[in-house]
Amino acid sequence: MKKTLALLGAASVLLAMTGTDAGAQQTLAQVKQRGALNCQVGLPTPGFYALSADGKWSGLDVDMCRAVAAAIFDDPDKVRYQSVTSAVRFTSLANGESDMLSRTTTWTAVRDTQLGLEFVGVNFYDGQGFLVPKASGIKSARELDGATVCVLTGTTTELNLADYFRANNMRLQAVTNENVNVLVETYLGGGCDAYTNDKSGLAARRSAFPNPNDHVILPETISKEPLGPVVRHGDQNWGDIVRWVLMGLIEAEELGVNSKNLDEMLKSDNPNIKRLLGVEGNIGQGMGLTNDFMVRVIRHLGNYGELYERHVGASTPVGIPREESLNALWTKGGLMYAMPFR
Ligand SMILES: N[C@@H](CCC(=O)N[C@@H](CS)C(=O)NCC(=O)O)C(=O)O
Repeated sequence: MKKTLALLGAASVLLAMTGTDAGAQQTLAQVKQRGALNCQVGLPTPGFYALSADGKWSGLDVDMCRAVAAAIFDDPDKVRYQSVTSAVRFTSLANGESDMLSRTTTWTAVRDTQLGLEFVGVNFYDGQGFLVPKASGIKSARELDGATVCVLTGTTTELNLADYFRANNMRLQAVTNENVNVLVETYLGGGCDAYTNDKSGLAARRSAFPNPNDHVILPETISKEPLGPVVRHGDQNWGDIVRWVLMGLIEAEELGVNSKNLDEMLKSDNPNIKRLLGVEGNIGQGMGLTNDFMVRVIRHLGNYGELYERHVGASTPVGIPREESLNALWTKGGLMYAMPFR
């Protein structure tokens, strides 16, 4: 009797475990059944997650959502966007309101290990800086002693700011808000001497100011902000999909495959190109996709370099030069490096 009970107990534990596992592994199935990817972005931000007057999202981070949708559905428009403030983004993802988050989010140890979340890679290497009115004459962050600084709550930015002022023995008066629009209005109205955020975020906001040239980004970079997509912890296959779509975008650029030469490249003899495009190998099917998933992504969206130049590159209003930056390919002195597609 005792033995039977023990066996029953063991079986129910096993059942409970496989039950949990099966539940956790189902994101791809749920997305397919729903017919759309739920993707979380932030409050509209030029270049990264911009919202047009006719309600269309676009940007470097939006294209990560679109790329994953293209890989699954062969249709980058099959995305439902959720736009929430930085302060609630992680609970919102953990709650299951979105399948992934793609919104200038910094990969840190605490976020990766304590929030039930998983960072899958980096799509933009950044660092925190300061924006000041040109008329202030301020040339260096070290001149901000005693300044009021506008800072977004729920971000890595807050702690970096406090650390920087403390390390340099400077007095800080922080003006905080969780809504970036409120903060920017405050800054533009003269309510704070400087606005701090990731430098990409400063360039993005400034591009939408009435007179962008009246504001300067100070030279100091006070932190490391590796930004990338995030998924919930526990569904490894789903994390793999988002990670390898990102890797595929970078790999395509490394191999010179883009949206314009794709058909030609499909006939290439280069084994690396054959594997990336699924002409050879089984990488897509191994994740529950089709082997040509990167063909879909590149046909609709292009490679990483194309996305960068389209949304945030030197010729866009956001205007962040890629050359000699951390976001250049590793072969050109940057950090963009795809793990081998094999
Ligand atoms: N990378 C930081 C900051 C993220 C952030 O503040 N992003 C900027 C744009 S680059 C922003 O203002 N986003 C608007 C929002 O999230 O509501 C973090 O992960 O905490």
